[in-house]
Amino acid sequence: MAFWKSLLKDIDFYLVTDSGLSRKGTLSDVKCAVAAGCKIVQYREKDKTTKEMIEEAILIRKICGENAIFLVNDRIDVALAAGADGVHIGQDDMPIDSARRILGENKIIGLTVHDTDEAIEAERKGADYVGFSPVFDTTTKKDAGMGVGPERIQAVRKTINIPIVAIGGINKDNCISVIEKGVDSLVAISAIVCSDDVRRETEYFIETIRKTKQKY
Ligand code: 3NM
Repeated sequence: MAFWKSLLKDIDFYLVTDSGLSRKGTLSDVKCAVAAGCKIVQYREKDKTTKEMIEEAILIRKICGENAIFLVNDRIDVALAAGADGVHIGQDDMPIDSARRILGENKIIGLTVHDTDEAIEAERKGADYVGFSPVFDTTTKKDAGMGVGPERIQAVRKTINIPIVAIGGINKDNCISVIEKGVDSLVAISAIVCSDDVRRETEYFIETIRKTKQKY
């Protein structure tokens, strides 16, 4: 069995890289987050060449090893070249059934969804998890649209059984309001990669997510 099958059921904090915002660089961020116990890493890179991306992705694969699931945003070619565990794709990227044909059954496909209809469709088409977005307003992704608020998560939770990862404008001050709505995991890009101490911040999120989950 692929090592990630059991890990995916037990994710809490989810790291998405951002080389444009990062203080210490993508590889340092991944190392610190995995050392803190982060079990899922998504390499999201918009500014590098394919060659540069593959080289970096191979290094991230090594850092993650079997301690963290390694996914690539959008780029199925880079994911395959680097031996990643799968991809995260958006509604306007390659359709999920085409991605599945290329990747096969043994890779993870995560899909961004914005409402319950998209979430139901994602599960029906074989997504392994959904990214629900954007929970709050964010400046990290310019075209993300307005935050819909954490309340919407509850309706999605009631309609699907696959893991839900929340993303968009999440930080230390608002993360509990997101976790208590029933997500499995959350992403906080700027709150992590803009910090001086990625390891400490990741530990904070992991601990807060675990404690809050225990209450609900
Ligand atoms: N995707 P931060 S929002 C990568 O809405 C990404 O699909 C989004 O960054 C979506 O945690 C986003 O700094 C950026 O707000 C999230």
